[in-house]
Amino acid sequence: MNITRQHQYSLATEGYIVLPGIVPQALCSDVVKLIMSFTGADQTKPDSWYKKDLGHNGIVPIHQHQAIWDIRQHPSIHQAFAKLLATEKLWVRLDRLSFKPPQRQPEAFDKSNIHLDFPYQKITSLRLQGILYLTDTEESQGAFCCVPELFKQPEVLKQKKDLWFSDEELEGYEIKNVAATAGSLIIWDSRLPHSGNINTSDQPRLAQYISMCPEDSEESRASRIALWQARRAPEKWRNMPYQQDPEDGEVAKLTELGQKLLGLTRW
Ligand SMILES: O=C(O)CCC(=O)C(=O)O
Repeated sequence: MNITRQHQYSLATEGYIVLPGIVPQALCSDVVKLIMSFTGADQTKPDSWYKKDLGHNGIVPIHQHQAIWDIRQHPSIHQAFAKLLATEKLWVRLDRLSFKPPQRQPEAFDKSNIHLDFPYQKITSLRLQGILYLTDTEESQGAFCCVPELFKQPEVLKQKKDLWFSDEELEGYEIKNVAATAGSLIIWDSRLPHSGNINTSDQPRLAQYISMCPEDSEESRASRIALWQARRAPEKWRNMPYQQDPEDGEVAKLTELGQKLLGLTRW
């Protein structure tokens, strides 16, 4: 994956970039099948999309399946994060999936839930998050959305006492819905106010959250390996609705790159 100066500039100024078609269709399709099987949904039968109540972002709590790992260990994703974070010595976060069908009562959910995941003042070095669209995603299809004009105002963001943005705080700012094709990765700076928007289209949104960070402590390495080996969710998410413990399936097979991204072997 060729990360250009333009990508780096856009990330620094707008707070996010889109890397179109970075993951092959076949790998995306395997995760789509996994989501369908877990939720009991059939892509062609809208009535089947609502069997499980997965909340605002449609969180599908699977973390250790082979299909998810096959995307995590796809080299182009590591290449992108390595260039942006200026080190190849990265670990992949053990993140999950999203299945967000059209909102049945959009009028009851008029907030876009714009937020930060971490207090602005505590983000002292570049921290990246990411979402991979598994199918083509329109702006109205519950797309990732964000507020680049607020990202450009650190003095406003520094004043914030909590993580959520009220209608008043968002007044006058454009909320940008990011459409992209299947296999496209959106990477954003954690200081960018963002959310997943309401799905007002007639198709579900399917996505895999994926991001990388510089390798960390021995303690955290050991706990990551244990989670992979026992097929478990990270502890902070273990009480999510529908979480299996351990998760179904075999221990995922890791490539040489996958082993480094887990921490099983060292960079
Ligand atoms: O699902 C999305 O599009 C956004 C995810 C989000 O808000 C988050 O990861 O904090």
